[in-house]
Amino acid sequence: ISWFTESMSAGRPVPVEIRHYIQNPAVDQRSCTHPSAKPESAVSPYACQRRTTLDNHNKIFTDALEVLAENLELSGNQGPSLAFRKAASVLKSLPAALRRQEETQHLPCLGEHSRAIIEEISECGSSSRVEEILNDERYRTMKLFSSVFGVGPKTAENWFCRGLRTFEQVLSEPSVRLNRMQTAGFLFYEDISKPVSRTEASALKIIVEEAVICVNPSATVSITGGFRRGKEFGHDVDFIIKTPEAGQEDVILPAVIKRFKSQNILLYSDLQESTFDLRKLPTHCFDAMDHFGKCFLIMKLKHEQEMDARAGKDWKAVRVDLVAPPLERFTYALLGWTGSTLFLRDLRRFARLERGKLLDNHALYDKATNTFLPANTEEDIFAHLGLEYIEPWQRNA
Ligand code: DCT
Ligand code: MG
Repeated sequence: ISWFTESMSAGRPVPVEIRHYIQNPAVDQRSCTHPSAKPESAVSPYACQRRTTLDNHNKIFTDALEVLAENLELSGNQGPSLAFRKAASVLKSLPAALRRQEETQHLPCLGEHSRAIIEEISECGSSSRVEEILNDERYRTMKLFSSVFGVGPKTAENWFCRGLRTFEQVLSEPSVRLNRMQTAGFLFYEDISKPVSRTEASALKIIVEEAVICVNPSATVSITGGFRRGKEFGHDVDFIIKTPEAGQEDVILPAVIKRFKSQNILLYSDLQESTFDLRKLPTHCFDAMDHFGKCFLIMKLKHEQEMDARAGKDWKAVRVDLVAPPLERFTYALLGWTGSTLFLRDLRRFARLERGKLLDNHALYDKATNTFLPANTEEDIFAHLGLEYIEPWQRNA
């Protein structure tokens, strides 16, 4: 792990895109249509009633609000952080850039604090609070540490509180014990901290599909997560496997992992066997992971080009997640794994608060009739909830 140099330490400015926008406020001053051309009342406080594409006209504001959110998340303040995430999400759904402060007046989910940040950025081109956070040693160190696969805010904070500031310091500290996931996270950091491109995701799909079909010719693989929402880059590639025969979902992942191992393309695997139990539905714990069999992998993806001479290898390590739900749970799992996290959070909240229904990755349950609502397609789920269908590429809330 000799390539861990000071350059990757928290001592250097974090290359956050927002700096560019803050320093070049003109970048986003190209609004064409006035946002209020659409009646302001049309903006719903629920992300599942907004169409949010990747065409974000308010990046200068949403990047700033997301820094504030991230800073709170890294300090364990999930509640307050959500307020900034929601505010950013509302701005992402607007058809044009905000031009005047008054345009925010009728928008939902914008609290006093978010409005003040927007106002300051509109007037000065940057937010002093955001600048302060971006330069804050704690924020930068926590962000650096939690960028390692397997390192969450708790571990990052523990390392920071012990005076550690760089990867070198963490790795040379005798009292630091890395678990298997973190060891892999450091070992493959250079590769897996780089974004995965759509081309790389497509290449991986072919590899995953080949293995899945070899194990079970009637199974199919679909790409989900951010790539299904149209993103060009992601931090990982998420796949969902559909098995048409009952019970097959439990054996497919171990068999696929075994095949990857025999092909020498598996660098790390964490298989979580299914704990799904139909009798325990509906679940009332909506923020938790679902109970389907899944695995978190680091795979070798061969380069199209020649050897990476510097690294002495002809492959890139890529994070891959696979989930294999039972067939009758597939649609709910597909919807959940497509995200975005905020879109799904609001879809579940909308179902519960506005429709008296419980939605999670396993099922949709109607509390009034005490019945589970069947769904063959995602459209069925939106229809059960009395919502207009939102396409995956419009779920980038
Ligand atoms: N998900 C879920 N339950 C969780 C966590 C995530 O159902 N406890 C869903 C939400 C999105 C999807 O899984 C994939 O998660 P990520 O890969 O983290 O998100 P992404 O949108 O694919 O983002 P990225 O492009 O960075 O990978
Ligand atoms: Mg993903």
